[in-house]
Amino acid sequence: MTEATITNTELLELAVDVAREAAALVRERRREHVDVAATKTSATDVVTLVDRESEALIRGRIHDARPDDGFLGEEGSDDAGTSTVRWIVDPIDGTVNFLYGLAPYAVSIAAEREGVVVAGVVLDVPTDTEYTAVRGSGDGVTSRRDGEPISVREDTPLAEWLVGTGFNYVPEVRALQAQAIARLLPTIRDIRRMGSAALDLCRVAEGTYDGYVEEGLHPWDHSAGALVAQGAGATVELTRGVGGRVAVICAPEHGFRTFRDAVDGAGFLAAPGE
Ligand code: LIP
Repeated sequence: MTEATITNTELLELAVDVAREAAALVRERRREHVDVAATKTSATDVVTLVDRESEALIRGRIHDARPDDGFLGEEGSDDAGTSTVRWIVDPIDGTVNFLYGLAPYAVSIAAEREGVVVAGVVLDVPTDTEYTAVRGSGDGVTSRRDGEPISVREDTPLAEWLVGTGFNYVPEVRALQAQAIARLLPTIRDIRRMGSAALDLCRVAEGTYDGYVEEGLHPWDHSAGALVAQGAGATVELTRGVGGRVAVICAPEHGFRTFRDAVDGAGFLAAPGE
């Protein structure tokens, strides 16, 4: 699969094949005892040996198929490559859930071409559900769940919205997020904190959430899921959160402005110019 000829669909096919293999490994290891291997940004930001094993498998398979591509992985892989393609990988998104044996958690693989994400797969490991998205020649994106087209929820008043969110591993940021969610809650139906940003974005795409907002995410958390959401009719914005980190806002195009104003009003976002 030479540089010039590989299509976005072929990149997606490679991503799906490799995600299935990594998911099988993660599923198998979950049946065994899982331990914390190390911590990262805080005592609760954990990594297991399985996160590293999954990343090593994904990196190896992709390198075998496409040795010149770049690779960015949550567990430390960061290789620029020499081709125009770069892979952005979260080997287990929802690591705390995985550690506790609690669904959901996912393998997330995105392919970026010249800085634009053109293909992505989010594989929900416990349910073996595959969310995929691919950017077409006309730049339109096609999103599917287990091969079937998906689309965002129809328009409803914000007060009836079910909103997904999450909290950072750093306590000070969590305190700010908790204050913001306390202000948002009276204006919406309810929140869900499921523990995997990649799957949260897919829930907006399939209409099981009306909206999603979270601060403190990295490219490996959101790249594939954001493309799935965009292909299903959602708008995804990356901006600066109240804690100074990257905040992701995702909602159907028809309700995005209203939702963005609500999360801004509740204090999720940094003040302009901050
Ligand atoms: C997780 C995200 C989740 C967030 C967690 C964590 P990880 O990623 O998917 O949305 O709330 O704090 O960042 O660390 O399991 O790959």
